[in-house]
Amino acid sequence: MDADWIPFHQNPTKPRFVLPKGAVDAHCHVFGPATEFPFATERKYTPCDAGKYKLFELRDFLGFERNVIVQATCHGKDNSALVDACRAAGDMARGVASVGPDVTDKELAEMHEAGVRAVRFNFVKRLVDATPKDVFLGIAKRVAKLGWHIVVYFEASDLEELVPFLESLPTIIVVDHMGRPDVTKGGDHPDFQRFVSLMGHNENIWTKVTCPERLTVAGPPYDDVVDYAALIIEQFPDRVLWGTDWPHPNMKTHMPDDGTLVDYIPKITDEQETQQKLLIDNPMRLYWGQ
Ligand code: 0GY
Repeated sequence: MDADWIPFHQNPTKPRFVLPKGAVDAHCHVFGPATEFPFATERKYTPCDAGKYKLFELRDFLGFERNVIVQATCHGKDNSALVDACRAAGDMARGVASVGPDVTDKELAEMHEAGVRAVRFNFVKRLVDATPKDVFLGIAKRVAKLGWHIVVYFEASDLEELVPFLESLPTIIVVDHMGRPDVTKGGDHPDFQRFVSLMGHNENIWTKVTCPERLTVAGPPYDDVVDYAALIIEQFPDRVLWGTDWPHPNMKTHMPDDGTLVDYIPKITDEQETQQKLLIDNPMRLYWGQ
């Protein structure tokens, strides 16, 4: 399979927004290089190589101090590139892995030692073949013993069906990209309201107010997504995370400028105290145990 998506931005602009010292990019990926870390045979798309050194370069250029590197579906359940990047970053990266029920305790312990602190359950149908919920639940019970949490990725229209499963998970749950609201439907739409109300009554549920570049219809600078993120941050300032999503896998329409993405942060919260929670306190508590 040839690369089937546009490469990441080669010359992102320097953000005008100066990130606070210690800021964490809490959603990003590493891909390959494929010669060293081949992509999974079951993948639904093939990305360009986007290895750890490129990620670290971007981290420093944008002004972040740390990364949370999330396993993406193009690497399947082979977490080697992720673990390698976490080890190379030292204490400056944590990882979110994808595992199957056959993962051994030894493998989990090795991942923990490298910096992995969560597993990701993906329900997005265009990205993965479905995994039975009881398999996910079995994995959740095992990783809970390590103090890990679960990251979940789903489309807004699938949330209603997923609620009982999410409520049965024994750990903190981090929902990717605000549960992917359809921004053409407005903030009052029942799908988005369902998500807000779930966060309201379940304190175990956190979310990443990320990926305006995926949710937007208007395009950069993503002003049509601002209200959704701002509302979530205002209501749940202690349970939100932010990340670039670099290298933006599987983007079909445009490739974001990562500097523009950082400049989106003050639009979704202009209060310094809340920015500190979003960018430092919350990810540090969840991934670095502070
Ligand atoms: C993201 C979003 C996407 C891809 C993946 O694991 C993945 O392949 O997460 C997507 O296509 O929406 O968070 O990177």
